[in-house]
Amino acid sequence: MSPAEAPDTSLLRARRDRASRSWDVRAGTVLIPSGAPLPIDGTDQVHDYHAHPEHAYLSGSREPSSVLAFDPVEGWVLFAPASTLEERVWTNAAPSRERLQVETGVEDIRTIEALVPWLELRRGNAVAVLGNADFIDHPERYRLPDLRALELSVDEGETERLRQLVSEQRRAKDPPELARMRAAASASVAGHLSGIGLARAGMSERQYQIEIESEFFRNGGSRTAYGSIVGGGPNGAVLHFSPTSRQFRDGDIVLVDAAAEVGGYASDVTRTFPIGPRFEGLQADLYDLVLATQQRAIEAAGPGVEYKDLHMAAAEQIAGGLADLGILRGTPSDLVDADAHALFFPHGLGHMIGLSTHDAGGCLAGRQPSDRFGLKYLRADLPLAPGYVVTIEPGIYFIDALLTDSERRDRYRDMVDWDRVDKLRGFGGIRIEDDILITETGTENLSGDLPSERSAIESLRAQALANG
Ligand SMILES: [Mn+2]
Repeated sequence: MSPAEAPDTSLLRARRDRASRSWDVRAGTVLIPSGAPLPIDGTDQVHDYHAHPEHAYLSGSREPSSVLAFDPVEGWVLFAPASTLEERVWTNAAPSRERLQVETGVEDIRTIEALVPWLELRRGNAVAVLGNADFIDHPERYRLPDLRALELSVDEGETERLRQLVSEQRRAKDPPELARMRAAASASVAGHLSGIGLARAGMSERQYQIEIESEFFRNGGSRTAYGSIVGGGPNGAVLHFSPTSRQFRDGDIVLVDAAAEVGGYASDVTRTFPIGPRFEGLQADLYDLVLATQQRAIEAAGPGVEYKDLHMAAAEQIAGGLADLGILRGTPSDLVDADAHALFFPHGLGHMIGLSTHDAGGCLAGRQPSDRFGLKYLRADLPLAPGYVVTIEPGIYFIDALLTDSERRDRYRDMVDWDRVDKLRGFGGIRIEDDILITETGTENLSGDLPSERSAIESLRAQALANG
């Protein structure tokens, strides 16, 4: 276990105390299942397992098929599976009760089978089920019998109320969480730096993925935080492009959105670089526009700032820049009012990040993403506060699906220089993304050791090519 992953049980206890105090459950039972590996039908394999963030956050354990339970009289109990003899022959043993006590700080640890009599004693109680929803319909994944005999009645309203409180609590990261996020970001930085040095014409997107991911793992990454996105040339315009066998070509720009996870905590980092020694022509103009937009958003971020205001300012800056370059026509505010910028910047400025890449609690209770073309993918809508970690990731893309859509071509007939845009199809896309911690006084860029200035990226590429 690396220092970044070492448990801090007093802090885990403080998390649970804070949650149970905020819940103020007088009578009732709270269950927080971890989730369990999902079988792949027709094989003896399972899908990649990821502990539910609410379970991982409150228990400090990411073991599958476990249930953290809370009762206002008894407090917290962790029900976890013990390995059978068969399982110990074939796979790594589940942690012992003693080890779980040390790692989670939960004193009362029982085997998962003990959950049934525990629930039996609470028959008739209102039950809130947070964590993974598979628990009710698939108790067999927790080695439990059909739960219908227990007549559990899940109180949906109470579940939602408690979940909202945990989401609020999870927004500001505590020191052990930040330690893991820093470790994840630094593994990601190492991977991107290595990748930018290795890319060559003739290398495939898939080969690039293998290089960058292996560097994440060599630098402490426990897994990738999400499916790596590597788009060379035109493929960079597909927002979540899965790497293919397409080879990089001279003149291409490459968009790489890939990052490591450490101890369950994600990072999320994007850079765009040229295969040649420099960005050429419009590539350079658009790179500078995306970078200036990102830098201004990072400078404006800080405690008390509404994330949506940062998004709207970024949209105006991109619209204004595209108008200066003759791609859009109109004033920035008119263009943004009409969502014309979203033809080229169709996603949100970023999102909360933590125990998952798009972390919970991104929107304040009661706020819903708008269904406007320019706003529907805004995944964070809240005032920022110290301890929050958000991504800031503006981008500009030439996306065939949007630019050939007749309804949009008609709606934005006068706001776009379509002759110009049609010639730019195949350009690809540019996105620059960093993980920004909100501090008491401003921000700290957790992935800031990875250069993003155009001159710095170009000198890394020139150096790489000079090395042969
Ligand atoms: Mn992101």
